[in-house]
Amino acid sequence: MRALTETETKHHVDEIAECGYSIVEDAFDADFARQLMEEFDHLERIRPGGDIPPAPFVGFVTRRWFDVLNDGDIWQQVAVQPTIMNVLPGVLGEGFLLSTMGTAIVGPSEKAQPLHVDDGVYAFPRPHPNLVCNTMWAVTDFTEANGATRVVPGSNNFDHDPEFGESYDSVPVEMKAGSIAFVSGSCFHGAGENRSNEERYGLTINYCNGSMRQQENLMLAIHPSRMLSFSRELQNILGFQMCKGAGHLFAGDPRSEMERHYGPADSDQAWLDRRGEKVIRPMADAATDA
Ligand SMILES: O=C(O)CCC(=O)C(=O)O
Repeated sequence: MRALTETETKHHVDEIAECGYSIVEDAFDADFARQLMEEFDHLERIRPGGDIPPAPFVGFVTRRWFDVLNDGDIWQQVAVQPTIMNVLPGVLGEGFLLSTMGTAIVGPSEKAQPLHVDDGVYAFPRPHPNLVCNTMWAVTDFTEANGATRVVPGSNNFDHDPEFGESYDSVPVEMKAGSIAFVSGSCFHGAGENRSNEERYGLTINYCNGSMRQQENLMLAIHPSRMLSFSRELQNILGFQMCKGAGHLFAGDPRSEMERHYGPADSDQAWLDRRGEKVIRPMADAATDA
């Protein structure tokens, strides 16, 4: 997967600030896209149709799977894709966090999603510093006809959120498979209507400023033993890295306690609590059985 030069990174950070969105082409290759398609097939077999019931906002023929870090290992690479890791410090600041990961596979005849903002969950008066940045992955081509994400350019700098169900002047984010579009959390956007007879395969991988609460409860969603097997870079954006002093455990990096409780089974520390007493680890036992 491609990383960006400093000049490219600055270009995208500036474009996001001005227009609310920016497209990076060739961010991942065809083989990675193929692996994602295999993962979608797997998810369809184990959780048919997605994880969320049909509804006007999330769609009726759109397949959305969430909490995917518990699924194939490929999601660990998605979360820390190099282009994303290059650009986000300039948008959300150092210490940014993964907020929620999902698929957005929009089926034929799906109507356009209402335009919305992703930082509306925080309900802060606008304008405000960037709190959220979404990354839309084109696993297959995004075209106007197949429901490419629609954005209202410059709306990230508006002083108000969109009215739900209102129409605004929007443009489609058309991009080739392998591209990633950054969409500021304050930018009005939504999936377009799919008027084609093909599915639009997308990912929506969403990040937030390190001081904000993540949308997915990632600290609970992933078993600690599994989290400890993730790369340090991924652990950091899940919330193991403190941000401006926030997120500590016993005034230190939470990893030290996690390692003590859930470290490798052959570790002497693995069965000790923080006072050095043996503890029962039912969750870890469950993971070993799985
Ligand atoms: O799928 C898209 O193009 C946009 C998805 C989105 O904005 C959302 O699900 O909140």
